[in-house]
Amino acid sequence: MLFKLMLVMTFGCSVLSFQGCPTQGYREWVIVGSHCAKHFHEEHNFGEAERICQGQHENGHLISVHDGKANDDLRVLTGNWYKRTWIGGQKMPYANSWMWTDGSKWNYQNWVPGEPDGIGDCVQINYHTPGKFDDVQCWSKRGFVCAFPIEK
Ligand SMILES: [Ca+2]
Repeated sequence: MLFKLMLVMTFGCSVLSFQGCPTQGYREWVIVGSHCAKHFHEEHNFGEAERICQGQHENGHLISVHDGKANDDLRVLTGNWYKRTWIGGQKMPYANSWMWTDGSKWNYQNWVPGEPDGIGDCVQINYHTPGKFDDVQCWSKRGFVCAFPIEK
């Protein structure tokens, strides 16, 4: 269990733990859904954030979210608060539908009620409600979460 680093984080009165990423060299990363993930606090626009994520790992991208459990974990990872943060959702060009920058299927979404309101083509979380999605202008500067698939 060399790489099973348990990170215990306390937010208010709730205590949640993340399992460490099993990939060697990524000890600061934790498991979120089927990914190893890391929250970067430095603020960048969406394109810069995606490029930074691609530089972290050969399969690195802004994180994609595929179920409610992963969305809950992502909310906790980003502080369980209103800290607006990029995830990998982006509007498809010339279409009113959404895609993930890692190329995975858009099979889950958790919009703030009333969103997406069409203001911007990139997806942030923690706007208005912790963990929920909002569309916003891609040039906005935000912290972000990078991820890569857990290697089998
Ligand atoms: Ca919006």
